[in-house]
Amino acid sequence: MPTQKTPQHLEGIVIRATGSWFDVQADGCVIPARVRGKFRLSGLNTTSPVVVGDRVTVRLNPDGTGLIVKVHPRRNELSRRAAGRRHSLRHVIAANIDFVWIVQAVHLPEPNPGFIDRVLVAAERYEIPAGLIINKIDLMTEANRPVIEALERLYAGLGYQVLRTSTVTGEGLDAFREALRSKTSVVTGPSGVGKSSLLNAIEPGLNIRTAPVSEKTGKGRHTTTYVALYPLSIGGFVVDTPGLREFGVTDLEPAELSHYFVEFRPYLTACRFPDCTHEHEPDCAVKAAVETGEISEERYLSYLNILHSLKSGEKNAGP
Ligand SMILES: Nc1nc2c(ncn2[C@@H]2O[C@H](COP(=O)(O)OP(=O)(O)OP(=O)(O)O)[C@@H](O)[C@H]2O)c(=O)[nH]1
Ligand SMILES: [Mg+2]
Ligand SMILES: [Zn+2]
Repeated sequence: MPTQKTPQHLEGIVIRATGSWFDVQADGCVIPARVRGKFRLSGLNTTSPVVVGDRVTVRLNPDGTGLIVKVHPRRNELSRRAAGRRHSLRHVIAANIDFVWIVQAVHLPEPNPGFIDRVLVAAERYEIPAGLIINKIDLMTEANRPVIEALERLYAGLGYQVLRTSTVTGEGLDAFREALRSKTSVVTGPSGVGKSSLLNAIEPGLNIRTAPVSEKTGKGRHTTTYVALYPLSIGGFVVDTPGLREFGVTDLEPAELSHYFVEFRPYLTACRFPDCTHEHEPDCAVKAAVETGEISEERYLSYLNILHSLKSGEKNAGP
């Protein structure tokens, strides 16, 4: 047989991203691939030019590895400001997604509403439907119940799907599995809230590594270290992600922000100034709605917090 001269190209989907290597699922096999240099240049304002969920074209090397030569246009992406010293860059967590689940724990670690609002903004800007999972519901006590119920009321009231789950008692797992059916969903949240445990609980055989929260700090140990997409036996895919210390909103004009707070939308055209930032301007319909309680104070404070971080361009941890 003559040796093949033109290298074989395959279309596939990135199912795992670990630094400079990507696993690409194509034609039923998984090809470990690197990225062609020119993408590294074109993706200068992001931490990685290729992310999990990307549709790519791979050129097969004779040794069975691949080279990603093309990244197809994304339908959407979930992105945040990169952490640490690279905070001027955009960190795209995953692309081409149908749903974002924000996981919080009842306790260990404590819920972080500011984190929830930041992820919701990142999802709303691409019109990706989102929901809230309150995991470790087995740890709910009379003492923390009011906080948890207030969270559920707030986000359910805004129209977001809210689920209670426990991988210990099994509560909510059927509803969670059902919610994942036939879609590509991303599971995000702080470290230790139980993201990987939830996926292990709803899909047999995944065996994703999990680890206890530190007793000393009450924080997770950043057990999951890479983003990976898993197929589900009921149909659909779920993306597990490493726990995030913070979720900084990025790549947004301050004037756009209010549109991504869904309950602000009906008021936006009623402010006296069309470019109202709803902060200090007179005759602001948003502020008026906060005063009458139609918009919750917590959400308004979250809005101001994100607005300031966008204006200052500073690295911003959740409150
Ligand atoms: N009590 C209780 N513990 C849980 C529950 N779900 C997970 N855990 C525990 O929480 C700890 C952290 O779980 P992980 O699944 O590793 O958390 P993670 O969100 O994936 O953390 P990172 O990978 O670090 O982001 C483990 O000890 C789990 O056993 C739950 O519903 N109830
Ligand atoms: Mg994990
Ligand atoms: Zn206003």
